[in-house]
Amino acid sequence: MSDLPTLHMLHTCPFCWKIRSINDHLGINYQKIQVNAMKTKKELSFTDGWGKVPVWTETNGEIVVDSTPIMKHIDSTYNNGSLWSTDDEKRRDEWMEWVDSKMSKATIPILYGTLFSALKTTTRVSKLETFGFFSKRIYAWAGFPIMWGIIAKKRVKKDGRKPKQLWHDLLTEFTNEFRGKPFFGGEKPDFVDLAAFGYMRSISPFPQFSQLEEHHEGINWYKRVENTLVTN
Ligand SMILES: N[C@@H](CCC(=O)N[C@@H](CS)C(=O)NCC(=O)O)C(=O)O
Repeated sequence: MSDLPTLHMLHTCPFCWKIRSINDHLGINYQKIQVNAMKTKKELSFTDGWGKVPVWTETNGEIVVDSTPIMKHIDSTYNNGSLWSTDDEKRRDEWMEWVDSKMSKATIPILYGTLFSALKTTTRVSKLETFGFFSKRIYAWAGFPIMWGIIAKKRVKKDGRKPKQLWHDLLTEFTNEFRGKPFFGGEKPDFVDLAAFGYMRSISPFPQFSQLEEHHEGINWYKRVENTLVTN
């Protein structure tokens, strides 16, 4: 047990950035625990077979897994559920599903979709994440052909669009849904804004983020959400 709730995370995991974003928006005091990227299963063995980050642990020992349920838990525990609450539940649920299925799938192509970007990303990941001495070097050199050659290439091919185009289309689709308001949630960001923001923010440590910054409406919305963060 700990004095503060804890977040087991990987620095570059898009799902963890969703939790970090809602916490930064609400100003929640918590402890981040970086797991070793090569030993997630072992270090997360306390999750009864879930084995993935993010994992949220309350001070009373309660464990919550999976990023959207964790966001809901944090919102209801520390914020009376007001980010999740809406008068149009159908719209919220549809768009939350859209964010979790579409945006989550766009992160790998932009980071690893070309050989050059995969090389840049894996080198950066090996610096940001916690690895053992040897696994860091193995990851930096062996990680990129795996991510590029196997995972990202398949996704890019299946989608047919260039990763930057995919992001621009998603940001257009998303911001068009604002109906003239500054946020999806209207005058202030809601749950859906913060989840989408989290996915986009997960690209921010990488040079490919500049490709997303070229989307005018998208980056303006991103900055508006960023301005609401009380901690980071
Ligand atoms: N649906 C989960 C996905 C979590 C997830 O896939 N996390 C990845 C890191 S980005 C992970 O921990 N992978 C380790 C593994 O699957 O062994 C969520 O939204 O939290």
